[in-house]
Amino acid sequence: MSEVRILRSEVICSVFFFLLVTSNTKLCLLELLVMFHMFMCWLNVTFVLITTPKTWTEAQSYCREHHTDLASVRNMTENQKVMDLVPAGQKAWIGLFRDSWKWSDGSNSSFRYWAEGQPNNYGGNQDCVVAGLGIDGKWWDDPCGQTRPILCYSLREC
Ligand SMILES: [Ca+2]
Repeated sequence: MSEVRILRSEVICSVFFFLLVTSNTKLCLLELLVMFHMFMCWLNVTFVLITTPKTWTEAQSYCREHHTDLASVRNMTENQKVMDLVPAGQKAWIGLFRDSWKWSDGSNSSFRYWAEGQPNNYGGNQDCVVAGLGIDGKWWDDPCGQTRPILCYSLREC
């Protein structure tokens, strides 16, 4: 459901800018308003910190049930939102996991913010990713079975 919503918004956004840049024809006002609305929905990502520790898989289920999904951090602006969320020193699960590094919600962002020396797959089982919140927001690969606070995200219903 959430994946479909994100993909639909991304497609509409892309079409919108393609038409603006390449088309000689004028888009009608209604079309522009609809596309602008969809674009704003796509931009309006809210991150939510859940402080109850859970494993990565439990965290994914929780976020999908109560929000949209585990957090996808797609750029430095979103990373700043994540860093502002909680006091220094905590780490929380985000949506990135190792399968050639994918995001839980299927988004294809290649943005990465690894801490120095990470990912190191220490012990050979570090397949999920935590963000070090409130410090510099950098990321570590960690065992998925470890219990951590969670970062979910929610999209405004459009
Ligand atoms: Ca590591």
